[in-house]
Amino acid sequence: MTSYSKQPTSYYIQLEEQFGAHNYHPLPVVLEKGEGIFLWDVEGKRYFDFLSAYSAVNQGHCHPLIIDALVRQASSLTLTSRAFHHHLLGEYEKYITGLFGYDKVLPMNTGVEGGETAIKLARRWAYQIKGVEKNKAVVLFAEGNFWGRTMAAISSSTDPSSYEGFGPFMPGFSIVPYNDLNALELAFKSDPNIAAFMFEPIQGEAGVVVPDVGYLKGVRELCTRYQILMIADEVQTGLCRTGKMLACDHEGVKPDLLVLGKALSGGVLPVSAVLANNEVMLTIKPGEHGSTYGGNPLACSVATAALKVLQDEHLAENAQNMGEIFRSRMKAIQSELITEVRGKGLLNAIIIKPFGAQKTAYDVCLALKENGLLAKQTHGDIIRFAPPLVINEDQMHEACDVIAQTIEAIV
Ligand code: IF1
Repeated sequence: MTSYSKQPTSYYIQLEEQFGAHNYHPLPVVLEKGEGIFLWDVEGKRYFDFLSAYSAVNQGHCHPLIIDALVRQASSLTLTSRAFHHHLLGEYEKYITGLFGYDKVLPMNTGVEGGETAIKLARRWAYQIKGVEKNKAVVLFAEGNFWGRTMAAISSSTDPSSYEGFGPFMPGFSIVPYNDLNALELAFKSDPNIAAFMFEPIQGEAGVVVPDVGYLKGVRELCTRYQILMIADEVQTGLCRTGKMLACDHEGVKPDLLVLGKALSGGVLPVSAVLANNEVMLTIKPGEHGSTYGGNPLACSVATAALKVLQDEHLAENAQNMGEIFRSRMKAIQSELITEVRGKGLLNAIIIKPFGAQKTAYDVCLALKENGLLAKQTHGDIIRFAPPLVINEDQMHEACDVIAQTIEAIV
């Protein structure tokens, strides 16, 4: 029997209020334990986790095989830096490049470092291979994109809450509408200096924006035709979340650069990766890019276990099947509060229209929390629902009962 903290929720929240930066506004819940699809707070209350740390916990909290890999490796060798070789890096690199079908991988830590790495590779490729004039390379991003919080990431953002007050911004970035192949081709035609188009196959933070069928295939064809690198940011959509190993697999499309993160470690520690073929990857020479922790033994051990769990437990197939149940259950909810249900696999969202005295999606999330389910709103009126991909049919129906009862009870 797990013993829970002796202090109440308010005690922990007050500590963060006083001693922590105020760069988040979390739901008023303090979590202490996670297992599979469930979380427990400091008072022992159990919740369905319907956020999965923004798709970093696809394999479920504290998956035993991933934890075992972590503990075993942690007790023998955790970090060497890349000044020296270690015995796990080559095996991991062979495994992950074979799994996704690329010549090479550049291992990093966070998703945003993966994005930064991809942009550096694209610029190098533009100068060394495409022949773009020095310091003239342009990278295109989609309206509504989100790939992190670094200066480069916010320089490409169209969301003022991401970039306002942090200028000046990174040059050489331009924006095109998302899910608009005509606009993309016009942009490609208009500028010979474009190195790459970096985008999410489904926009996560924007509110689970699923593009039209054919968009991914269209991007692939245009990038090939105009000699522009297609960079798929699959940090959130990748690793079985949308019902395939990669969201690009829904249209059989292979990006030139693939960015992975989050569930690459099963939520155990930051592990990210950029995969590409030699023509792109070898434009960066020794000493020109890296990171203290990139490719460390612990990350290699954990990521290998995390990838094997995704495949051995058929989590893409489960995400596909459970996602269909989820969306049909959401569409069956009798409430005019819900104006739209959208998503793919187990990356879904409902759009809530303001109700009562201007109550919003946040208030729905508070009510869901009271009823034992954790989810988070984005952009005011959207609630993203993304449980760990190990959820089974009974658990999915039980969670949907909670969501339906909560929303139908809201006046
Ligand atoms: C936070 C959002 C999601 C991402 C995509 C790269 C990154 C992310 C598609 C960077 C990160 C995280 C950041 C996290 C919350 C979460 C998030 F709400 F912020 F926007 F998922 F939608 N590409 N997304 O979604 O990866 O550097 O964070 O490892 O900032 O609190 P990271």
